[in-house]
Amino acid sequence: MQLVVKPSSSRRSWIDEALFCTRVHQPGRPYRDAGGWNSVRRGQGRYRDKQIEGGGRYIDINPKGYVPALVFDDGEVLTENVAILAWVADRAPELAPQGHLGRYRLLEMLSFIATEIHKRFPTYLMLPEDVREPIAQEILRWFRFAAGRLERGYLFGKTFTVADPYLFQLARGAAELGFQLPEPLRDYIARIEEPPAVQAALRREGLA
Ligand SMILES: N[C@@H](CCC(=O)N[C@@H](CS)C(=O)NCC(=O)O)C(=O)O
Repeated sequence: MQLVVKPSSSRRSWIDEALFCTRVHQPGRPYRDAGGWNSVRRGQGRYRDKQIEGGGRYIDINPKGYVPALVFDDGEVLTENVAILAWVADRAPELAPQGHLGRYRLLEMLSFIATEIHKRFPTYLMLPEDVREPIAQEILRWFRFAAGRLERGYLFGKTFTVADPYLFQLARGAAELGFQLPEPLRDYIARIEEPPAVQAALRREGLA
């Protein structure tokens, strides 16, 4: 089975992979727009109703209706941030924590980000503003926990792993929504978004 791609080891490319919250991606091919998170955020529909650039409905690619989705040349589709980022890390071991528990530490961190932080946002955004505070406090609690891990630079110390762009992207979005993030997390966002390649990726996603 010929699955994929020649993975590039450059940080730019992996940051791109991890910013595909608005994209359907086929490894080795240009991104296809799934309608754009910004348009969804502006209330212009859900991904499940969107058409994909070049034709076809997003719902036919991912019946769950949300992004991301990774489409392989043989037609297989991989969904869920945890699974996709673990797939990326398996192909770029320099972007995964080391040690005999490294792979499981990564899954532990990705699951934490996905369930404790990421999935609280749809509920937060769905609620009327005057009743959002308790869930905002829960989100902040877990951002503070993540911030406590950044003493040496990244979630896994000095090593930048695929978990970092996932947290970066959520923390950056939270700051835009007005969340008062702890200082280490604000510094982390500034540091990760500084390189021109990350700026370019953010611009492509309509996020800068
Ligand atoms: N369980 C999924 C959730 C992904 C998710 O919530 N994606 C959001 C964007 S960040 C989405 O597609 N929202 C738009 C929609 O529901 O139409 C995962 O972890 O990958």
